[in-house]
Amino acid sequence: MEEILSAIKESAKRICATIKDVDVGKTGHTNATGDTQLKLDVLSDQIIEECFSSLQSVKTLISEEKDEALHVRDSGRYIIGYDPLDGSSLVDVNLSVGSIFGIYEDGIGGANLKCAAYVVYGPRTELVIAQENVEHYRLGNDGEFKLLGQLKLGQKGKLNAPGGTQQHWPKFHKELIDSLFQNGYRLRYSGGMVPDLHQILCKGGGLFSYPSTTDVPKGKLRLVFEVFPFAFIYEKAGGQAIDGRGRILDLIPTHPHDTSPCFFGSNYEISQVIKTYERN
Ligand code: P6P
Repeated sequence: MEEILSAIKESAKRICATIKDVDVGKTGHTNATGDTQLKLDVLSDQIIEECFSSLQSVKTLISEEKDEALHVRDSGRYIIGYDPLDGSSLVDVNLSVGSIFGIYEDGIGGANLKCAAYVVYGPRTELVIAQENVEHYRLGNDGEFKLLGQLKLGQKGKLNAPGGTQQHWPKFHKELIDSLFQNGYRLRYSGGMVPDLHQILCKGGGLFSYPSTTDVPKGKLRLVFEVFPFAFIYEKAGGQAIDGRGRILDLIPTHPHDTSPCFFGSNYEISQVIKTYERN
């Protein structure tokens, strides 16, 4: 596992430098889930592939930006699911973006996750790694990631990050989101799940939601590269992650690019989601 965490740090430094230099530019292609692929998406994917494909412990690489899994070596132990540059379209308006990693063993179900990590490329480059605890690092000018401490979610927070197109929300979902605002929650939503979920983790709690909508019934966010890693991280931080009905990490995808509705948050907010969804 150590060589994988080192490769995550190395790829983060290289992607951080690339974001600052390369224009966002479209490639004229779309990825397996229909997102327009930007040059930065492809470059970030290439960097991660270069950093990981030489590792003895890596068996397979599964990228949001590749239609098919990339077999690395039979003797490898881990399957790495990753989103190389989530929210890449936010780069050209200078908002924070991120890389997301799930390290799986013997399969790509939620229960197969052994470690999850993400990198936030913003005013600072920061790294969060979850194994038994959730550790928070910051990249220094010396090129080293320094440990800042552990991230933990409180029982109840103050931030509300409601994703999805509101006109396509179910009525009961809108009532749930509005009830949080009527109880004083602050809207914190940038359109980038990495900074949005990082903010809730760092500020001690709240709710991030990307529900099933009439236009995208299975949700937009991808299980293997986005939803499972953050579900793992939020649970290790003392919170929960559900799809509206059940625990996200109990899910098993039928395809590497499967998506799911998702709710990540502190225990109180998740209890409100469960109460709302079990009635509807
Ligand atoms: P919407 C970025 O494209 C992304 O995959 C996530 O980072 C983010 O949470 C979501 O999509 C934003 O989607 O529909 O709110 O623009």
